[in-house]
Amino acid sequence: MRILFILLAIGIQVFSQSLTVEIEELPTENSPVTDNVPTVLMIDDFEDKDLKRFREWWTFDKIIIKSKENEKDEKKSYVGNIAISVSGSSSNWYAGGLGTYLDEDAHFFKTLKLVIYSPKINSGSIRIELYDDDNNNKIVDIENDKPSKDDLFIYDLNLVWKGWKVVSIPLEDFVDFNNDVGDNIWNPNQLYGSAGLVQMQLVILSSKFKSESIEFDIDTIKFN
Ligand SMILES: [Ca+2]
Ligand SMILES: [Ca+2]
Ligand SMILES: [Ca+2]
Ligand SMILES: [Ca+2]
Repeated sequence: MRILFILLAIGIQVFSQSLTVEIEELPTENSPVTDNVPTVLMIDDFEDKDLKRFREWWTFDKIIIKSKENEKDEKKSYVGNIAISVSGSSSNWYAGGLGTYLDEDAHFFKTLKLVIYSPKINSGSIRIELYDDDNNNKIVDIENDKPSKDDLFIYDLNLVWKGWKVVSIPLEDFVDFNNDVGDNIWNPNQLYGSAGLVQMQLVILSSKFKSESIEFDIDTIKFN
């Protein structure tokens, strides 16, 4: 009888051990699903001196962009080697702009960061435009020169400082610019074939006067 009890006890122990092991293995099988959250979306750091590849930038109206080397003595730790110079002239407040096609899932991010060199106080003003592909067709649908299906979120940034600056803009500070178009919600995910954040443009405007010559540098644009 005693031997039988011992055997039974060992049997129960082995059984409960194997049960425990099985339960411990379950969480590791599930963890890759939660590990895939990106922490940065690089729009451009311009380091490759190539404005046609990653990313392909276009300009419109009276704006010119060029790659340029940052001056060593001006450099801060957060500034890279290469930036772009943005220059132009405004009339009736407007100069032109630059932009790039993105097709990026931006729903993970909370902040847009730009590293900008402003050579003087009031060197220009930037209307940052983010296009959110709401009709899931990977393009910005345009009618009468305006987006006709997709949300356009904007933020106005006046360059009212001198020198380098890291500008951090919470995405919740962007406002929907077309209440009659899209779903008026910042939802740049890539569900149902959407490009998510389909396009970004920087529209360049005067800082202070109707007509100005405008000049500043951008070292980096990214989302965090
Ligand atoms: Ca490039
Ligand atoms: Ca669209
Ligand atoms: Ca809208
Ligand atoms: Ca939307």
